[in-house]
Amino acid sequence: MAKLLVILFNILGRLLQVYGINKYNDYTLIQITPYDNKQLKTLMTLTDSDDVDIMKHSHGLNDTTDVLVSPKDRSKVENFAKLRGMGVRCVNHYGRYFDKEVALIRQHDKYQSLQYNSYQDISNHLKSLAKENRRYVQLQNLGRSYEGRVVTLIKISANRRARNPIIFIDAGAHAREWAAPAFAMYIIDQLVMAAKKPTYETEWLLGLDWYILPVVNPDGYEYSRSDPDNRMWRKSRSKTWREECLGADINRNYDFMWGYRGASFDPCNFQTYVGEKAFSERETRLVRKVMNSNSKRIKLYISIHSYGDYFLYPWGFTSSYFPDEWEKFHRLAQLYSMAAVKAGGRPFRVMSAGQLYPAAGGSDDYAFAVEKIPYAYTLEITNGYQFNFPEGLLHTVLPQYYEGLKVMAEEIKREFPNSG
Ligand code: 0X9
Ligand code: ZN
Repeated sequence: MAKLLVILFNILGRLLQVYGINKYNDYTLIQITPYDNKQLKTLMTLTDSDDVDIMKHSHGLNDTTDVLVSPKDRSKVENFAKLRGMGVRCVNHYGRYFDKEVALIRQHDKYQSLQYNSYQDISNHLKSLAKENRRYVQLQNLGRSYEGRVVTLIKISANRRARNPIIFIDAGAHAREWAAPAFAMYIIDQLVMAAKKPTYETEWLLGLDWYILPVVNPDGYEYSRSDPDNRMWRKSRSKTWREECLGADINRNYDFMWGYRGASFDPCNFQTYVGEKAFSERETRLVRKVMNSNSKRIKLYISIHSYGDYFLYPWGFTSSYFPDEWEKFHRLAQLYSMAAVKAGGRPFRVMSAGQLYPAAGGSDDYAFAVEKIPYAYTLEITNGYQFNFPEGLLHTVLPQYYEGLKVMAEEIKREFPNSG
């Protein structure tokens, strides 16, 4: 009998998929706008739960807090905002945005820049880049993810022996933030091209080494691509002490002020479970490995996430104070933003991560505080489509973001001339 029920359940699940109805079809995106500081403060008391997913916080007045809610929680959240006079905009049947996109990306049969590629296609592409460009490109197999996928670091250097300052970029710590690995791969493709054929324009690359880890959390990434029902997955896929709940938030798992704020100790929390202890997650340890082994030479670390067009610097664990160097951090990120604007993009909102919302255990704070990397950031790319940024728009925004990175890199080169 139980077997029959499972079979029936599976058939029903497949039918719903075929007809484009996933579990998020009944969910609502509620975009809440705070109009005054009291409302902004109250909004901060809204907390994540299984069915209330705060996808983005407000950074200030008139900046939306985006909350994805199940049907049972909808009126609770809507009333919370309306009763306090905040702006409320609802997008019904939110899941309808996933079906087409998930089906589309699963049809890709080979790697292409400016596309949401699978982990496998990304891995194959990295291998062929290394094979075809031995002088400039080196791969380092850092180890395996929880489910056994190889986590690869690519090193791009026009002159490896020069021991140049390193720019270390990672992406894909959060599974559903697909735009992040797409940007990391775009950077890789551009840099390899520039190394192969240096021109007057790309010459600056010669004084830097680039270490890029495009998919920090491949298990989560693949899970979020596997089915529209899993599209909103964020964490890793490791076992926890609650048998029915998997995964920890990679960006709450670093050993600096671990669990202090903005994180959950409940393994069933869908978003921000801290993990059993700091660095409990293999994937987090692999990022640490890159920082540990190169900490003297890494001068700039950027962790790419999405979304909201924010450029964030330490501290993330608190909003109460800033590092002494914050003005330098702010200035460099502003240069990035200005270059992106010059290339036709939108400005980034530059601030400390804690000003957006305090959350401890992030890679940016760890890189700066523990590994002593002089510039450490979280970059939240894309705006307007939450985590479902249309693949067809990547070709517009990624080149704009890349322009920002070039300007930042030139500054790093200037500040740290051959300091390795
Ligand atoms: O919450 C996060 O981990 C990041 N935002 S996201 O929407 N991509 O999940 C922001 C992290 C900022 N840094 C720290 N809080 N340390
Ligand atoms: Zn993220």
